[in-house]
Amino acid sequence: MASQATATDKASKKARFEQVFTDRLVQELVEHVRVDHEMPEEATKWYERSLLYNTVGGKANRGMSVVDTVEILKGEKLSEEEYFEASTLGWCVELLQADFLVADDMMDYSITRRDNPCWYRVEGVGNIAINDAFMLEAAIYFLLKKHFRSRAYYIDLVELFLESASQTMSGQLLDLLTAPEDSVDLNRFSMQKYDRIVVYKTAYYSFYLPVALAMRMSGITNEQAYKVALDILIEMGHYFQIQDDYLDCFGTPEQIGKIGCDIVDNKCSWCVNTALLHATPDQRKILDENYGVKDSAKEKRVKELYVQEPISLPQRFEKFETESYQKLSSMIDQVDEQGTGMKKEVFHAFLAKVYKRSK
Ligand code: DMA
Ligand code: MG
Ligand code: MG
Ligand code: MG
Repeated sequence: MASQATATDKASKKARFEQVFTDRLVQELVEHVRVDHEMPEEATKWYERSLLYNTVGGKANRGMSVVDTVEILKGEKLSEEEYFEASTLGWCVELLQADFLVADDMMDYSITRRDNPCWYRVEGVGNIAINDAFMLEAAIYFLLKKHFRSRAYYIDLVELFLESASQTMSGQLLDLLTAPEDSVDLNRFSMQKYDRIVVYKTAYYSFYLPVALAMRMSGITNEQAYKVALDILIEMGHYFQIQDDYLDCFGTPEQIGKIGCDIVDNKCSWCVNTALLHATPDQRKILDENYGVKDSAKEKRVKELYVQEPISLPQRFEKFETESYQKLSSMIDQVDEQGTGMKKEVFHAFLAKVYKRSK
């Protein structure tokens, strides 16, 4: 019964968070383009549909972490107004995520996302999705201005978004350049390259950004506290992207809401890098012959190899998860809260959301 209650709590928490977007922020954004940009109904309808299709329907972990962090830092329940403001920042993170996912799915030739066709694959959308991605990003700065313009920390929020977005773009560039479509050369991959790709493409915007926004909103000004948060959250983001890579290969589409394509896309993923470190010469040959081609029989062959000894990805992944959890927990335990306004609980709560996730 206890776990049932928790599931209901979680669902209603998410429903409350979603309502902020669907009942208020979407209207504000649509009104903005209708009035300030003189957009006709055809365009406002399109924009509204893109906002709802691409921003709602995911786990919303990143966005809700802003709210959770503000609440943990305050130490008590938020007022209605505080809740709205924290959620608005949370939705700005979700808009950034939506922007990157729309583009990422085009660049990765993905088929589904959150159990639905990727936006660019929706009837009548196609390359308009490129502009829709830009509009999702622009929405962030409209909402920040509308709701935070008068705050002393407004510029800190704007800079956090600009910098995280820019770091993510660099990460995405590396991700794409390391995975050329026309030339497969596994010698180009390495764990060192991998680590840099994932820190830039995922960790900054998914982990540091939500917490740093909440810290700014909570009035934390101690720069050392941001440095400590950055170290822990980058490590957590690294762990999170390894989970994403593992699930791309070993999760089912029903579970993860998307069809994995890292093997056929020639991606420099944790799976292939780990396999390269442990493959026998015979296995390496099979990898060279089957990796990175748009051929499902070859993809299957790679997946078979991944579970064979001594590659044994499932066992290695399980070990990695346990070790990551221990490492992160001990980093968190070492945080000195004294005089900074920061609380360890912020990190423990974020880690609990992602540890052993299956989607
Ligand atoms: C995700 O990389 C990074 C960004 C910035 C979207 P990915 O292509 O592995 O993500 P997904 O598996 O969700 O397509
Ligand atoms: Mg992708
Ligand atoms: Mg990608
Ligand atoms: Mg992925």
